[in-house]
Amino acid sequence: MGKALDGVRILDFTHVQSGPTCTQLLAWFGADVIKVERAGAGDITREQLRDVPGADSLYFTMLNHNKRSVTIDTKNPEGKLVLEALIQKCDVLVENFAPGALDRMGFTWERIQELNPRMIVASVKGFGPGPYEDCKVYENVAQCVGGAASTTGFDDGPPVVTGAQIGDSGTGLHLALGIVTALYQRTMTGRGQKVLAAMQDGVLNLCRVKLRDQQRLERTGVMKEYPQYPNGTFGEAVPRAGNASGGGQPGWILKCKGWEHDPNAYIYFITQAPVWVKICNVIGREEWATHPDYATPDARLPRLKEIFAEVERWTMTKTKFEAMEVLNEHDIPCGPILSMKEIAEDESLRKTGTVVEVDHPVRGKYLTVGNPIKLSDSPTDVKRSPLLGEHTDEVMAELGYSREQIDALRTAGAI
Ligand code: CAO
Repeated sequence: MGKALDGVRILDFTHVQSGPTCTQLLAWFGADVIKVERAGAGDITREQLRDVPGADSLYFTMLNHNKRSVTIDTKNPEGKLVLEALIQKCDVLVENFAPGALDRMGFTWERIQELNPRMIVASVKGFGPGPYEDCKVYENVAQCVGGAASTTGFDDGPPVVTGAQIGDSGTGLHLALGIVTALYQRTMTGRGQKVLAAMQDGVLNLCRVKLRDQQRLERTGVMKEYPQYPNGTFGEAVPRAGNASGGGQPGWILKCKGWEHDPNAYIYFITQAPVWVKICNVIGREEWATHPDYATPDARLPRLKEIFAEVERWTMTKTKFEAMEVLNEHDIPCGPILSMKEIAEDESLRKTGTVVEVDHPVRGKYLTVGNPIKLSDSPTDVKRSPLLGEHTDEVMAELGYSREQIDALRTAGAI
């Protein structure tokens, strides 16, 4: 069976996390992704957080599946010529260098257009145009400047960053959508275009509900589903909401049996209005179903702490999985707090290809996260990441270089 992006060639100039997550997705959809790295060094993550001496790190392998690796010194004049040949052959150039690095290499938008007017040039940068456009940015900086950190954590504590890599992998996802959209527009215009995904913008897009709340707060001075209501105070900006549910369905994380020694013996519980009567029955507070202080969502808002404490008295008598089973029988939305160990061992995630075991010639078998987006006519087959420069000769031959020319370029340090 063919793949959705068969025939699309990506010149992958990405490194670290944000760019590589984008090109890995495109590779999983069938694009030929040619990763350009510096000879002798490669993507810096190959050696970061190494757990097997001499082997590419999990950081690298888990972000660079299904790609080919070529080494080119793009600051060497002969290396530049190889890169030019690749630009002429590819459809998309993806990069996430520090601002200006591509220009300093001599590959401005104008130069790339001269070489290939159909080329789409897609970039991740920390910030869009403005006062910070020249700044380098990493994941947690993006979370801080995109509004996530100020709204994450508990009211009485400092801002907190989340383990979900919304700045890097989140922006990579945004960029991938920009690229396939530009490819689609090119089928009509015949022209390439620039695609920019700024990490600050990507994080803010994912924090959209908090900008919603900022405006609600300014209008009403209070947000009744936040834990600060009714006894705490609200300031001028959206406060940290602990584990409160982001939407109109109040929720909280509750202890389950074993919480004293298992840090993940908890469940997320949502007091969804349509199943309120069932909730009352399950926790043994049948009278709350009709009592005017509890029967309606509005009546419950000032009493959420008391209500969750009562539900917790029930969840503490069950393991998180037992509680999930009972609550699901009654259609009550909830979810156990799964540890990474539990996720790694989850059989159903293995069956769907969301968690995949991959074999690597140097490090051996390891687990990775497969393609989270499933296309019925374009299944993903996760292949190991390339060794540094593994495909240099193959790609050079495809570009028309002879064996002698390849050897000479290698001797000159250009590849
Ligand atoms: N041959 C020769 N030179 C190469 C090369 C190659 N194949 N590949 C890269 N280089 C050079 C670049 O041209 C650049 O040189 P100059 O500084 O002389 O222009 C240099 O390597 C370093 O590139 P960089 O500045 O991008 O790398 P860095 O480690 O200093 O910064 C990062 C890393 C991530 C902070 C920066 O790239 C950045 O801000 N990127 C945009 C935002 C982003 O993607 N951040 C998320 C990263 S994932 O957490």
